[in-house]
Amino acid sequence: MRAVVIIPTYNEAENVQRFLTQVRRDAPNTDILVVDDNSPDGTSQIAQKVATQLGKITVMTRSGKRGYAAASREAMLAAIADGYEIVATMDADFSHDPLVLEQLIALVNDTTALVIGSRYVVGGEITNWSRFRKLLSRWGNRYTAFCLRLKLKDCTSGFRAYSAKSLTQINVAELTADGYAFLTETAFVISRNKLGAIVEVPINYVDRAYGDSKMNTQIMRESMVLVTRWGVALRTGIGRKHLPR
Ligand SMILES: Nc1nc2c(ncn2[C@@H]2O[C@H](COP(=O)(O)OP(=O)(O)OP(=O)(O)O)[C@@H](O)[C@H]2O)c(=O)[nH]1
Ligand SMILES: [Mg+2]
Repeated sequence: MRAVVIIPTYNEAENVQRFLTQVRRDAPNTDILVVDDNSPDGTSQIAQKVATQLGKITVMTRSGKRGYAAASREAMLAAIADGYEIVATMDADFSHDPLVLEQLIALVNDTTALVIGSRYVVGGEITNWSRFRKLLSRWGNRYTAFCLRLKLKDCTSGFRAYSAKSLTQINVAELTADGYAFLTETAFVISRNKLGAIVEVPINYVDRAYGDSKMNTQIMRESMVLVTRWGVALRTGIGRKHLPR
């Protein structure tokens, strides 16, 4: 099946060349779609140079920083329009191991809509995160799964492979989250509409060594607010109009 991996980037100049080179080497059968929000540090230009050298890499440069979710949505729609059957996503900062990418892709099929590289299933690991960040992420994920009745351990991992069919069915263009809550939102809509199995595969998530994190309190707040709002709507019907399909 034709597969592409979407790599959202913002100010990843220190990582992007090495990262794309490694993905090309470790996942030779997967095309690459970089979606950059016109990073001031020149990430787009570096990615474009690597694309010319290596081939099978497309670089989408958007105007200005408009967020992880919007960048992912735009790239997903482009990938679907291009006829890819599997659409994977991963970060550009080496937190996600390129060697695992084609393992995730291989598990997508007619009945499996989404494969998640998971930090919290047996065998999953996190390397180099502070105790505080681990606790925050772990309990954030427990809260999310509880609110949304998801049987998932890691709803917020960005290392994933989707069937293009499921992305078409959930109508990505209409999803509303801005930050990493987008990841919860896609899993929630796939699960709620029973569009196929969601499978978690253990990964070792390694904290970035280069470049700055774009995680901030606003993104965390958005996640908490949306998950709580959706959970309340699921149980009581209050605010039902805010529920994604
Ligand atoms: N296009 C685009 N990409 C983004 C944006 N924000 C983050 N990214 C990319 O999305 C991926 C994940 O972002 P990170 O900053 O690594 O978020 P994180 O992994 O939660 O934070 P760290 O643990 O510090 O790495 C990286 O490849 C970023 O460059 C954005 O606004 N637009
Ligand atoms: Mg990261």
